[in-house]
Amino acid sequence: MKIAIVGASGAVGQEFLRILEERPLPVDELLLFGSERSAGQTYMFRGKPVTVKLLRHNDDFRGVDIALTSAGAGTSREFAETITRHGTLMIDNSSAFRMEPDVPLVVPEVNGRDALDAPRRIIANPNCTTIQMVVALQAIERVSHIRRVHVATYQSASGAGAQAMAELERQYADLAEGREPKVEKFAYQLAYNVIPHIDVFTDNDYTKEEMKMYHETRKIMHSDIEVSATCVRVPVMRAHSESIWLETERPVSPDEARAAFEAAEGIVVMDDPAQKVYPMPLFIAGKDPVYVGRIRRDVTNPNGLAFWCVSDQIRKGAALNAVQIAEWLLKNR
Ligand code: 2RA
Repeated sequence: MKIAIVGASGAVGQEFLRILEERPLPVDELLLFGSERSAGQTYMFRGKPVTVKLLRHNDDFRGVDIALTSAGAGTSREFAETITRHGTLMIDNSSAFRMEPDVPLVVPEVNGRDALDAPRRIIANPNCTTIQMVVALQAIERVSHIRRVHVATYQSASGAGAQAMAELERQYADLAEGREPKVEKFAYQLAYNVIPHIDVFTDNDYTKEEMKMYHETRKIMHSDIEVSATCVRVPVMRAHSESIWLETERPVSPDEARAAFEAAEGIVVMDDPAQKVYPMPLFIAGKDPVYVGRIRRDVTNPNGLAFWCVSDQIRKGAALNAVQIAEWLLKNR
């Protein structure tokens, strides 16, 4: 297969490279594309250097089977036609097409089959916060329909990109050395802080990030589920955590929930609080699964369940999910 990565120098682009090295997807040729800033840079893939080409409106995508794109919504919108016009399948990590009715929004463990119907040759990768949550929710949905979810997220710097990760690191170094920390990628200094503000605020006083969790979850799960989210940036480098409360149609006991999580593809249960066993972003960074723990009955609601969920934002929350969509298609087409 001929695969292209668009946005090759970004945090997700770099993870695509690592994941394609590790996974069974048969890559015969790899092309890398980027902006003026990254064009000309060289990265190693399977022992050979590959140089980043400037993304342009030309015929560079002729013969490319799959383009994995992660260069922001503006670039995806601008280049979708150039990328797909010779039949290339675009698996897009940006928010550009997620809610368009003729673009499937896919998490393979939940709605892989939706990937089969992509009339525009575009498949959207959901937002990172949604991906890890729906993998967990789908396990419970198989036991009893979920009516509503309240979720508070603890989102790492990686969600804002490679430069944001560098900014967090620099802020700690600047503070340690008595310098004023630079704030560019976040609304405020993130070091020693948490910021309840990701993406822009919308008319209903939720942020766009929070409303993505509402709309994307309903589309992926084909459900009338209600989702109220509070999305918070925390000074963690690269795994997102979520505190999730849900209400099911019939009561689901913690044991039943634990069994459902254990049986589900893509989930690892880490839940032995007495032994201090629960997932934490520091130890989950770089790993593939969605981890759940702290599974308990919601004391305020007989049909309620609470749990804690952690997953690497750049892997399952972005690059890995996109590659898994391609793998799912290869296996099931
Ligand atoms: C974030 N949701 O964490 C974004 C990344 N897609 O900022």
